[in-house]
Amino acid sequence: MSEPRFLPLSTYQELPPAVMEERVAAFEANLQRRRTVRQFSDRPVPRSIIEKCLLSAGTAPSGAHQQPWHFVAISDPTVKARIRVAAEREEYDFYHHRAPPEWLEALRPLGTDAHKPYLEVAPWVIAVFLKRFTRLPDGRKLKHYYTDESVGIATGLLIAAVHSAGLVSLTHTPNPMKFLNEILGRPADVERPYMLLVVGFPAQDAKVPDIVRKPLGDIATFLSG
Ligand code: IYR
Repeated sequence: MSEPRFLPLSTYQELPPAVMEERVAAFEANLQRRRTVRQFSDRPVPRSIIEKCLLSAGTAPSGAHQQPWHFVAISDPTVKARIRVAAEREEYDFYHHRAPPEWLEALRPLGTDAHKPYLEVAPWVIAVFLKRFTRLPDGRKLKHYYTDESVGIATGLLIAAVHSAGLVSLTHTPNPMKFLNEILGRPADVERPYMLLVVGFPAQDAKVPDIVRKPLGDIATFLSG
């Protein structure tokens, strides 16, 4: 058992009230510009940008600070092609056999189908893995806590970082995703594929669904004193 160690909170920066208003408004306005995109350009994105995005994701809070995530950033065309083949196989089955009619109905506004060309076209595909355990040097497994919450937060920060870099992304969750353990050589007993994030520049003629975000009154309740 290690004893807790504490340091002064040296990174905190208090802002003047006017600056707070300005910053948070600018932050929100910028996030409002984010759109999930399904048509990507093949224009390359430097690895250095992806590295910063992943470091941003890694700042997420996590259960017991166990940081239960692992990101595999793929630009290798051969690996992307293998992922596309495996994902499209699952998606075909989903769209043609497994999806209940209500699910297909819910997806209709997005115009999605089993074809996933962006998995090859986009310069980067990031596979997010959730680490259920850490394997200790003696072979024992150290359990992780609140893994879904932690990896969800990290993925959210990753999406925000990608957006801040002037890039677009697509969250993609072919189901099941076990094939990612095999293709990417990640241990299936310890790591569960959580999500694919497709990252790049949008295609010149990219189009997005005509959908709107809920207003504040629908997503939040204030109980003010
Ligand atoms: N995984 C499928 C289906 C799909 C499901 C949901 I919920 C979405 O918001 C979008 C797609 C696909 O990627 O097409």
